[in-house]
Amino acid sequence: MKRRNIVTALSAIAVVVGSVVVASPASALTCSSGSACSWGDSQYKTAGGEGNQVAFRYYIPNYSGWTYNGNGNANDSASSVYNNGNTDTVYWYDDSSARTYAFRMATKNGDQNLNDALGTAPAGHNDKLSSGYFTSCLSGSAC
Ligand SMILES: [Ca+2]
Ligand SMILES: [Ca+2]
Repeated sequence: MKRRNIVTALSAIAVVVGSVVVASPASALTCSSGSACSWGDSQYKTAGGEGNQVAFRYYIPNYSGWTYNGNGNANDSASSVYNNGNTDTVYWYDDSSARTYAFRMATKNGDQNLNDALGTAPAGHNDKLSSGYFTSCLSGSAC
């Protein structure tokens, strides 16, 4: 192998390694594409499991009707959220039926700990969320 070919081969390897590094944070998420997810604990988990989540593709008007895969009621308990939707911003509310606006989150964004001021969501909404809507569902049409 000539020196030029070796350099090219190493460049290709570097590109592959680079893409794996970039992809790893998203691959840690169990929130399926097109959904918005919430968990009862920080770090996108509930009771130690990423799969213990509440997910919606349109909206949830009242989290009290949902559990984290059987690990606690989802109302007033979310401590991490992620919008894995493909087009719409998600709006979350501290009360049911889109009352008492909490914060919004663009697609492919999350906040791994609602109990601090870091991340995408503002502080003050840990263990308070009661409803969530993709933007297109707020108008009551095309959802
Ligand atoms: Ca919580
Ligand atoms: Ca609430």
